[in-house]
Amino acid sequence: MERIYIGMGSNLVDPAEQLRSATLALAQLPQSELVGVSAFYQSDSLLPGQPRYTNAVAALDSTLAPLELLDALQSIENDQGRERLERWGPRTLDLDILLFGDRLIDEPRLKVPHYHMHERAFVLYPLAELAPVDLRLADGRSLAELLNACPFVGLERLATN
Ligand code: PH2
Ligand code: MG
Ligand code: MG
Repeated sequence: MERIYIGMGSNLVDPAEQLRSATLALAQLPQSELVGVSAFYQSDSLLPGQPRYTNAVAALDSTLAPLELLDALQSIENDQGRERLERWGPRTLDLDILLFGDRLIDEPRLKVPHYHMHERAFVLYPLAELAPVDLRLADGRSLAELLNACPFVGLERLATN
């Protein structure tokens, strides 16, 4: 079993409901156990002119291989109406593998740790609800250091999931 953290995001068609449905789908993945889900957070899109995002992080224990998990996450995205029209376009559901145990993965389809996670408050703050404080990325930086460098700005933590 490896502990995997998955970033969830949506900015189309009832985002909170998209994240709730995604959570149910994650709980049904084979060879896997859903360990926890953070609170939901709202923030402006990094790209101007798009609806606001709702984001959360899920923790999963799994014996799936990384690319098997990626395939499973992409089929959940597709089941929830994800259309891949443009890179970084608005989306009903985005499921990103943030961390996969302590693995460094550099494959054409999958880079782990997730490329931009260290600078995104909407990833780091929900992750911090689930991960141990001394969690370290493969490059040695701790979650605590990353949080210190990434202010809680523009994030709104929702009272209910
Ligand atoms: N995802 C993007 C682009 N911009 N902005 C927020 N607030 N949340 C996201 O998840 C997000 C984004 C592309 O993956
Ligand atoms: Mg993605
Ligand atoms: Mg993303």
